[in-house]
Amino acid sequence: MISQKISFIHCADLHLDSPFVGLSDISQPLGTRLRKATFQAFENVVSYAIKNRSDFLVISGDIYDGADRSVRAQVFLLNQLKRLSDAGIPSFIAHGNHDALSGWEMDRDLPPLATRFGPEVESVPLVLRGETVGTVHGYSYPVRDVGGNIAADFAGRRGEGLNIAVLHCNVGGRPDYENYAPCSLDDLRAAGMDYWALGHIHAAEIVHYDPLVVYPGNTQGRSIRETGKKGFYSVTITPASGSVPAAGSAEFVPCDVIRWRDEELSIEGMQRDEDLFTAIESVKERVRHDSAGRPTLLRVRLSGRGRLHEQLGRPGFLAGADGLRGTFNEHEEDRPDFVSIERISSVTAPPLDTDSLMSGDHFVADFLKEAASFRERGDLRSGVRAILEEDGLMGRLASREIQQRLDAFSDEQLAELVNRGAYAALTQLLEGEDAS
Ligand SMILES: [Mn+2]
Repeated sequence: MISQKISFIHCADLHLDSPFVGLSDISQPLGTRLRKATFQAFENVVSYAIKNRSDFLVISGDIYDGADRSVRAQVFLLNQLKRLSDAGIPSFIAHGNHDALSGWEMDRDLPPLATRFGPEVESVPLVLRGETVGTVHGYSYPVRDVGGNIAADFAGRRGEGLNIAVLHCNVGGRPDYENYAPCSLDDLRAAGMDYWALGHIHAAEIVHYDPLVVYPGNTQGRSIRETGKKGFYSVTITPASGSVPAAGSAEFVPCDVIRWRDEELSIEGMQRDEDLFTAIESVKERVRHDSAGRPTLLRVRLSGRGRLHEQLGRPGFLAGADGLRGTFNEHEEDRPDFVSIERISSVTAPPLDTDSLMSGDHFVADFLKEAASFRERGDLRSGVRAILEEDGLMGRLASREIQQRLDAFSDEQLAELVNRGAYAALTQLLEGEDAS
């Protein structure tokens, strides 16, 4: 039995041929690009494995988007597994709820080094370059709706060397995902595996470190609900040897070909349209930088109170064919790292008329009067300190740090902070009033 480092790739939730629902009014080149995105993302995974000479590759379910998988998606998967096999890299595949074994599938052979798990937990030897170095345990969903605790069936299966478990499941009852193959972290730990290669949750997460329990997330974001980097984990494990326990690490590697972002932009303090244009431009450039050469679909939500509120409500100003969105998007798709505004919406409110609010006979008026008198009496520094002392904040451990920060502010900075605090409190007080 060897004790040298073993490196492998763990990906999941490829959702090949995902239809990208909910997108309207997109250009044809962008549509074509999106249609290919889930395929190209997985191609990137395979290319990475070959280029970096990974020892093997694991896919933890939801390879296809639906039971009614396309011929194109099936042929593509076989071709990619063949690329791996030709490079001497074994692959291990488990199916999940989206691509359960009951779905339609062409009757074709997997490449020689590809293994697919069946509808019962199975343990197959991990053979690298002719030598057995461990065991890979896995399970494929026979049908979409698997309600039992499948993780429990992995217990007692540990063999010699490296032990990897492959399962599509919901660990710890995550509420945003359907509760398929529900299990707890304790169930996973009890099985004594060196690595749990999970699938189902579309956001990458290292759930636990010893042993490693990992959700890689999906390889390609498919809607505005799947924002940010998408990719896979490149894992390195040194199997246990004698009294030395196994040690591993997992590095996230992005492989997505188009990215989704959802950004909020407050119009507070903006005086002119010029300010809005500058702000949107800077959001776009920040997003472009983050995407590192990939194109991005960006949703912008304008929020806050401010002078530009009325302007944003002009018919066609934001979303119309000749509005802000269309204008910003013009020529954008000509460049490879385009940032296309997918939607721009506004939940802004008019600026506050503090004079009329203050003249009223209600709590908001009292608050404003109180805030005004606090500002007018001067010496904000000792005023703020008095409030903090009154609330018992200065007596705590953090008091010295608070004191130092307070001393470090200039009078102008302090005035600005007090104003912002009052404004934020006022916004909270008025929350919902504009909606009525
Ligand atoms: Mn999935």
